[in-house]
Amino acid sequence: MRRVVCPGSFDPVTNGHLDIISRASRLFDEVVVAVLINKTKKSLFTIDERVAMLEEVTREYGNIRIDTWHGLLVDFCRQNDIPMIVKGLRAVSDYEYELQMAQMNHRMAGVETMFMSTNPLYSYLSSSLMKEIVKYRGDVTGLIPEMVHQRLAERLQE
Ligand code: COD
Repeated sequence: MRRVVCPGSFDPVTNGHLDIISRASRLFDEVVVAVLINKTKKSLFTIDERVAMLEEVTREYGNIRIDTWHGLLVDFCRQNDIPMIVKGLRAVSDYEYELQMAQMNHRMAGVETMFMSTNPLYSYLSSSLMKEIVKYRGDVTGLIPEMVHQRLAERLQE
C-alpha cells in the first residue's frame, strides 16, 4: 500500500491544507494527516477539536486517516510504516526551513519528503492569518471551510 503522511498543527485546517491533502489523496492509497502536538506552541483549538474538524472536512476523499503525534515525525513514520512526507511550499521563505527538515528526516530515518507547489489561490494563506481576520470579522470566503469559519468565529468572538 502506498502511504504518505501530511503533518502539521492544523490550528485550524484551511483550504490551503485541504488542497495539498486532496491532491495527495489522488496519488497515494492512504493519506495519514498527523496533527503534531507541540506543547510550547499556544494553540486556539484543542487537539481533539482539530482532529474533529479535519475528520469532517476530509471525509469526502475516502482514503484519509487522521492521527495525532507527540515527538519526532520520523518516529511516527516508522511506527506507521510510512516512507514519505508530503508538504506544500507556499513561497521561497518556506523552502529553506522545509529543505533542512527534509534532509534531517532523511538522514535520521531514510524518510523521503515530497514538495507540492501550492495552488496560487492559497499561497498567501495560513492558519494564523485566518485567526486574525476572523477575529476582526474580515471576509475569509473561499479560504477556509464554512464549518471551520463558524467554529473560529464562535471561539474568537466569545
Ligand atoms: N498551501 C499549501 N500548503 C500549506 C498551506 C497553504 N496555504 N499552509 C500550510 N501548508 C502545508 C505546509 O506543508 C505545512 O508544512 C503544513 O501544511 C502544515 O502547516 P501548519 O501551519 O498547520 O503546521 P506547522 O507549520 O506548524 O507544522 C510544522 C510541523 C509540525 C509539520 C513540523 O514542525 C514538524 O514536522 N514537527 C515534528 C517534530 C520533528 O520531527 N522535528 C524535527 C524535524 S527535522
